[in-house]
Amino acid sequence: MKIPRSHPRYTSLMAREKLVRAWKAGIVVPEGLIAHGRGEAFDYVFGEETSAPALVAEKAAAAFLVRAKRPVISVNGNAAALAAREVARLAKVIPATIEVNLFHRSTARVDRIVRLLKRAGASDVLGTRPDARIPRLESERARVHRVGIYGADVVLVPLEDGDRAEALVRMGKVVISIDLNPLSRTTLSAAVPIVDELTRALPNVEKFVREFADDPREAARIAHTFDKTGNLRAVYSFMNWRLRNLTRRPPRARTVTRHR
Ligand code: PTJ
Repeated sequence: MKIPRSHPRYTSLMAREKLVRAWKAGIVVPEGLIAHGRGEAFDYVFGEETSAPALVAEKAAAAFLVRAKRPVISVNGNAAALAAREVARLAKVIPATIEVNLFHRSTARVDRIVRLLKRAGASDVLGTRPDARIPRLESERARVHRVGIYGADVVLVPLEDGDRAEALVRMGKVVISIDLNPLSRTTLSAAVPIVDELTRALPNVEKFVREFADDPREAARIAHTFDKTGNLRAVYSFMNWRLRNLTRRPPRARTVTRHR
């Protein structure tokens, strides 16, 4: 379907269109479309903008990623459909390994996602030949590469399911999540939970990674001082403030007058 650029919800409709196309192409699973809807609902509450606490978490994420010895970016169907190019760019600047890791795993879908990421500029993508298992995790997500997620010290997990995030934390890894749900088990278990939309969060993290390239001492300071509990509290206060403001001044529908 062609979405007119003038539509007030253009960005949101385009994201949905991308996901539906990716579902038809066998990149995204139907469950991924449901997960996106849940994310969109939270994003409405956040005003579809990066909040100040999310930006703080994005800076902390960049600090952990540049200081990591073996950083890995884990990619699933939704992340590949929405942000293949952003993932490839971030992996290049860190530099980090990319590994495709799916909840609803099939070899054909892993292959398709690897190809998509390579077309988007990623040079080396793991995922096709997992040779290790994440301990105490029953799902297909447990299947990982020894030189990838299994051996990583810092793992970035966009749109994760809570089980694996917790299992990675149990393995002693620094888990950085990107999840619009501020109450999910992923958000609660990650060392650096980024409560922001994926396509906004990744370029922000990339920008901070570039800044830290000239200032490793600042990266160390940020990594040492990041306060996860304080940051999540700030996220909840921001939501509270947004909702209170909405009760005082209910929003009006945004209209595009020139098309009336
Ligand atoms: O491709 P697969 O097989 O690995 O499956 C991917 C999904 C997303 C289906 C799988 O990981 C899953 O079931 O995830 P959950 O448990 O539904 O969690 C996804 C989380 O991502 C939810 O908390 C959503 O709020 C959040 N989310 C959805 N879209 C976005 C998002 N967060 C940030 N940016 C988004 N665009």
